[in-house]
Amino acid sequence: MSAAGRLFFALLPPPDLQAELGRLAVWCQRRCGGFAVAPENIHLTLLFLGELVPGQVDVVRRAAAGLRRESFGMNLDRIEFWPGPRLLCAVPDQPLPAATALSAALRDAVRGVVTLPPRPFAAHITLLRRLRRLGEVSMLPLAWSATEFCLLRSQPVGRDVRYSSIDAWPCA
Ligand code: 3AM
Repeated sequence: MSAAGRLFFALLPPPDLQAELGRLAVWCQRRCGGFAVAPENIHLTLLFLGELVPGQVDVVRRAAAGLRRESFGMNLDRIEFWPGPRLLCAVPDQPLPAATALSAALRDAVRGVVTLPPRPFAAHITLLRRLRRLGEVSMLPLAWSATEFCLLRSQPVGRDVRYSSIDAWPCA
């Protein structure tokens, strides 16, 4: 049986893109303060599930495995400031129908098993948390071809978090 925890579905960039975005996060942090997301934690959240018990995790994994999945490409084009949570994010300029559909399919698949927070899907990659000031930042577009999605566990480590992959499914 799967272990429980605070779980979410996400796309993980390949390590070279994680490293590139991690460098961008550190560059932004020098201009804006706050806390840069570590390269290995760089992700795009598809659906946040919250705190699950082991039985729920197994049902959620089976539901994800049963979905029809297609690979898709995207460009991360620019940096956006989210004032509420004081985040700095890399975002695509174009809508991402495939990622939006995958997020919606995951939401439908786990409905009845998990009580989901109402937050709608908004494609973003968090670079900085608790930003202190809005310095001048920009990025060159980065291309990403998403070929799998993952179920991740978030665990607190001191004042930071560590994400570990529980399962992953290819998008073919
Ligand atoms: O780093 P991002 O924003 O992509 O914002 C949280 C983070 O995503 C989001 O889940 C990811 C892993 O923690 N998250 C945390 N609490 C949430 C909530 N209550 C949430 N998303 C929606 N509702």
